[in-house]
Amino acid sequence: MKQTWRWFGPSDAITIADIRQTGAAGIVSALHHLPPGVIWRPEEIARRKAEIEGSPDAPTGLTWDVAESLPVSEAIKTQSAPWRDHITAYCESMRHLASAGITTICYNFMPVLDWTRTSLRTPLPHGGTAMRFDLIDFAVFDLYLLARPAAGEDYAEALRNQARERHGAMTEGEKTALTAHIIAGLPGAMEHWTLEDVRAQLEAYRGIGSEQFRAHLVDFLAEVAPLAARLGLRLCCHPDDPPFPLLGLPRVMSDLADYRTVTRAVDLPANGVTFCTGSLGVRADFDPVAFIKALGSRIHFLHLRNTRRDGAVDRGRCSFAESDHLDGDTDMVATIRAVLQEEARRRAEGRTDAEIPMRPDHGHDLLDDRNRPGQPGYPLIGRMKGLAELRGVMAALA
Ligand code: DNO
Repeated sequence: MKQTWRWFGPSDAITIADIRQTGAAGIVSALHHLPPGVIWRPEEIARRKAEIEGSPDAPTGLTWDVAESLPVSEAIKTQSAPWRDHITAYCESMRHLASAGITTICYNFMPVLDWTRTSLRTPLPHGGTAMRFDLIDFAVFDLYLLARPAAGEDYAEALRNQARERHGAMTEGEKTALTAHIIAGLPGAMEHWTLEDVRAQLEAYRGIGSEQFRAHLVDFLAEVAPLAARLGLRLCCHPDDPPFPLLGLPRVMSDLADYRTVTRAVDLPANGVTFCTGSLGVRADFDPVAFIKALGSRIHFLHLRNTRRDGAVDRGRCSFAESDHLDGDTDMVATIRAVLQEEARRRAEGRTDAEIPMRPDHGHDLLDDRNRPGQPGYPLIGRMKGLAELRGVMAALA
């Protein structure tokens, strides 16, 4: 595995010099200032590449390996104007990334909201903090703050009662914070909404069920994956996070069956998977080793992270907290063993992509992380601890 680190560009409080000290060898980044649907110009890509890699006289030793994300616009997801132009722009951006030597492109196909949490800094017993998704808090948001008309039908009576009680006990400040955590966009999310925007976006999805939404994803891939193959690029779709429907919207990349369907529908190696154990692992039926056995050859990028389910379960949805990388519901040692086997298989086949880029995904806020202005989920020390633990497992198994 190639050990990489997500860097949000020059505005990131963590610098390239800091990242060198973590022992990471590669960088995952994006042109975060550009909205979905616009072309990533060669000059802008070159500038980001130089910020990451340095100059020939003064190389940093790091390489820009993965573009995360080259975002898919809401217009493409809903197939509403100007989605055709956005696909043309996506193809142009892919050409420019390939010319700059970037090989891997991560994206997601989640409607409206990218990854979703209800609390960004829940205290842990040892004094650090973790991110959390609480289903009751989410129901409070849906039923009372967004006040989505059909929300009542989406939760069982017991959960609605819990949400009513919790809402009644919340201060205005807590309600504002909950709304901000859910819709203002977590790090890396390319869209930032207000409550009014979310309501308008929900309208745009009226009548789009799971089957149609999946067809939109396949239509998108039918346009971009053959070009990616010609350019030597690997596309990899990030799973839904959390991996179950929210706000009555369709979700189509939540488990192995979803990935099988979509990788078969456009059956090219360039149409691949971002294997995010933190997202997929929220489902009780997730089996990382079985997933890697089934679709290992299509995994182009790894997000290694762990979560632990807790609390109420309602129609397949649950609460969960982000746990230590080696703790939680996913067996990380078994996962890494299976990835190493997949890499050995690729080497034996002579594949040039035998070394799969991985990044320690998210981390707890620990020690000085709490004094450094930072992006929720992306602290320096918490992620470095995760990377160090994962690296130890890799070394032991190798
Ligand atoms: C969260 C990230 C996601 C991811 C996108 C990929 O931490 O994993 O924001 O970058 O969903 O498009």
